[in-house]
Amino acid sequence: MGAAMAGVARGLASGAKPSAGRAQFKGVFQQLRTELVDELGASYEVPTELQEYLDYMAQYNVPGGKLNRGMAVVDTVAGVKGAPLERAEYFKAAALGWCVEFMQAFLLVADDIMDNSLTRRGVPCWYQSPHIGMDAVNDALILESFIYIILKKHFRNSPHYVSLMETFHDVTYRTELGQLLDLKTAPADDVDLSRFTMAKYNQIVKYKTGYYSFFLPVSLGMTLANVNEPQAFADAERILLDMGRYFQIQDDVLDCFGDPAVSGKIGTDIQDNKCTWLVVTALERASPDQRRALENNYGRSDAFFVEAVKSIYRDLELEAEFRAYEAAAVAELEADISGFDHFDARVFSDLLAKIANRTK
Ligand code: DMA
Ligand code: MG
Ligand code: MG
Ligand code: MG
Repeated sequence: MGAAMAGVARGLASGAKPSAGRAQFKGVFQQLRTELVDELGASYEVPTELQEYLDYMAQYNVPGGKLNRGMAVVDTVAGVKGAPLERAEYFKAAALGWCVEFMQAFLLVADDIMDNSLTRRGVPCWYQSPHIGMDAVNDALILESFIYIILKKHFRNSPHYVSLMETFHDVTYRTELGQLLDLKTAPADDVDLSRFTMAKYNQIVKYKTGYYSFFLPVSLGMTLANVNEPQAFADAERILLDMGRYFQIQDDVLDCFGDPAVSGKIGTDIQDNKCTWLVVTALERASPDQRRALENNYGRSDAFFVEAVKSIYRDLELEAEFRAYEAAAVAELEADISGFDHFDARVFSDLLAKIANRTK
């Protein structure tokens, strides 16, 4: 382990402890959820049983993840300020953080339908849970609307209101375009490995993952903390999109080789004909025979074909390849972060420490 990795490992060890920050952050969710439900009855004539349905739907889909994205908003505001947040400041930052988690929930409910997934966070995907099915499409849209209800309630009088709202609209659009690229590069029943290149992969993951998972929470926190130099946003964007690429490569590896009991989700990428880091890297290294075998087995739902693809990945030692990539990516990110000079760069290194070497 090099010095750079050792630094991250230390950060990971402290970040892995159950933090008081998480409980405090979850407390804000309970308040937002109560406000949302109350308003459904008071302003929108939603009958009690549907208020209860939406409350359950939000509870099922929003707070059960790692909360890295949401808490990154709070950590950014505190990091820029350089001092602990006062009560009201904390609440605002956490409310914005929950808007990011509502966005994540809306994207995941839709993503699981499109990806034919079975489980998420250790439970059935929302559309797979009893009596839900395709009603989940509308529920995803409602989760998205909740973002703007929360923003309006807590930020309409803020000088940042329009800027925050534009950021959510812009990042949502970019993510949808990323999902479009992801889906159209993976047509069912049309396996054509020549579609899968590293350039295509980089474009997909920049848009489908990087903007909403990393750039969004930090840029919201920067806005709330009154950062306004364009260069600070540009430097943050470069670092955060690189971090997003590393995060999605981890996600692809976990989809194939991770433990569903830990990750909470059963992989679908091979079955779904997805352009993943694994398949792109395999194609860069495959012999003509291996390439033919991939062509014949990729993008099929039967477990026999999926196993055949995994066994080619194993023959090509892609897990070791990934470990090497990971060490280099972390070192590069640490170097880029150390040159960030607009505010305390620990905002970025703490975020990196949370994801480095993750298993879920
Ligand atoms: C994630 O892609 C992107 C979005 C916008 C949810 P993915 O389908 O690989 O995610 P997961 O593995 O969590 O289903
Ligand atoms: Mg998916
Ligand atoms: Mg997907
Ligand atoms: Mg995935």
